[in-house]
Amino acid sequence: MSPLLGRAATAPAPLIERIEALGRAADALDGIAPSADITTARELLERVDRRRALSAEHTVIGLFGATGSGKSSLVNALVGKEISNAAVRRPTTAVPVAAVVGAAGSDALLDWLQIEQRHLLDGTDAELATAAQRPPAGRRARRTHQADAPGIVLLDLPDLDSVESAHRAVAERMSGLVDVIVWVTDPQKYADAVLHQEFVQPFAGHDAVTVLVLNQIDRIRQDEREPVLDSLAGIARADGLERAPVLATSATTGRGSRSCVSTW
Ligand SMILES: Nc1nc2c(ncn2[C@@H]2O[C@H](COP(=O)(O)OP(=O)(O)OP(=O)(O)O)[C@@H](O)[C@H]2O)c(=O)[nH]1
Ligand SMILES: [Mg+2]
Repeated sequence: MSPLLGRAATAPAPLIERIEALGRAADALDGIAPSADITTARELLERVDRRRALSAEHTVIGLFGATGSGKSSLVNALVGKEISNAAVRRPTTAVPVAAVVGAAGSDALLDWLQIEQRHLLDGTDAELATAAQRPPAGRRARRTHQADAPGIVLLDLPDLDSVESAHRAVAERMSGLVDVIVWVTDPQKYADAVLHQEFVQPFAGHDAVTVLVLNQIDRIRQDEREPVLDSLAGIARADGLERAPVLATSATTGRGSRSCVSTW
């Protein structure tokens, strides 16, 4: 079976094989398949090449969703300090805000992502990024070790359903660039058909790199939490995300998971 048909096989082929197969397919079908499809495939391959050349050590995780779902609040809760403004006002976040763990090598990646607001979370690694700051000799070994550790770029993004078209454009562009998509929703909007059609369904099959989060779970009665979460999971399965995790969180209380939802 062709590596391109990996989803139908028991175990998908490694990514590198699928990338190479796509390149071969684009070359072989050039002049035969519709030129728009060949262009799309080649643009994707170019993006993949560029991304792989830019810090494979960092995983870029983007929080996407409707305004007010709590993306900024969740980022703040995850990093343990307020790096992004969260507010009742709609919409709040206008440009992406990055929390970076492991600064070494992240600059070029963040430049490529066009992210200006950067918060380096690890003081030692943050210093590594500044050539002018020379580390004391005794700290070199520790720095080298930390520089080798996997890095994370956590992105708080503008709203997808924005009245501001610029917000939506940024979120849509980023959805094609991040490594992991976290779709943040809330008890009021989790079943919004337009959001599912326009944003979740296009990522059908991307189970391995998608997480659905039902935030603001504290706003609903305890006995309703499990059914609402099940309902979101059902919609996600219908969207074509058969195995993507579906989690509940409360950015306000700091709680979150699937298993403890009924005991909060
Ligand atoms: N009760 C409760 N309120 C929350 C929770 N998460 C966020 N909020 C509140 O919801 C409002 C919107 O939160 P934000 O974090 O600004 O939402 P956002 O998704 O970043 O919104 P945009 O930047 O406009 O896209 C704020 O008033 C938050 O305090 C939560 O888990 N529980
Ligand atoms: Mg926000």
